[in-house]
Amino acid sequence: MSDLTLYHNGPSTCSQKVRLILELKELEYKSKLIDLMSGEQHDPEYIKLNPNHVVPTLVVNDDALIESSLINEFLEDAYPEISTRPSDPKKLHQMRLWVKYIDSYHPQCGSITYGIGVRNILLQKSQEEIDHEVAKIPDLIKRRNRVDLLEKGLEAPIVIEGIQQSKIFLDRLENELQGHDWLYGESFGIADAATIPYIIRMDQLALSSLFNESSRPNICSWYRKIQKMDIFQKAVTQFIPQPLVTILNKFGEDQKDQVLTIMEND
Ligand SMILES: N[C@@H](CCC(=O)N[C@@H](CS)C(=O)NCC(=O)O)C(=O)O
Repeated sequence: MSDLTLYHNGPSTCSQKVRLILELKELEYKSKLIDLMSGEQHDPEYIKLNPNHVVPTLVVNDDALIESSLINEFLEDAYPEISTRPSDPKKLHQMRLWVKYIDSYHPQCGSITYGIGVRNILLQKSQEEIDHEVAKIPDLIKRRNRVDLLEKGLEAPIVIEGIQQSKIFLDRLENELQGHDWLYGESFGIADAATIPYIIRMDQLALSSLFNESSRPNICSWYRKIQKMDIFQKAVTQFIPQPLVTILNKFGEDQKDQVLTIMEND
């Protein structure tokens, strides 16, 4: 068995994806937490492992693996004993197409997380500190978007786009789950792990009315089922600080009407 070390962050969606699959496969790993709020993702030692300045990174013996969806595919290839993806080639293609879509949705969720919640936490820092942190983001577009959403919040075009794309994401997910307990398989797998962190995030941002029994019943029952699994406690709950959830929820509640209005007016 290889030596596995996960560099990750508690609430980070992409870290949750990998932790869920590690737990499902009952794989032991060393945990190295990276504090994104204090900018540890830009630490010179860390960016030797992950040149994109993001989490997660899985170090397997001496090799650093990046990109959460690819890490999960690696885990399935390297440790197939507990299966997390379909074996039928057509179903596998469908699953990968869905995960590819989710990877493209990921930055949109980032925009709503920052626009609704994290922005209000960061704005407690001095402008100098904020500028210093933002300047370290290596991707130019991401850096510009970060500046814009910090300045304008829900009025930033990138946040509005994120809210609108989140509605599309929810509608697509509700449709994918129609008549199925899990995404592209007989049990919880890579596609479910890739998707559930965005539902958890919307829940944290006080947007759970978007997937209750009457609004989107398929997502509602899928989410409830996952919350009852042991891996949910091990890979999600135990890593998410309650004070952060409380504060995200408060910022979410304060802006909920505006968010729902933007969603309805696309
Ligand atoms: N495509 C990457 C995205 C990773 C990513 O965006 N990670 C976020 C947390 S979910 C991060 O580290 N953000 C730090 C930052 O933007 O400064 C993956 O799937 O691993």
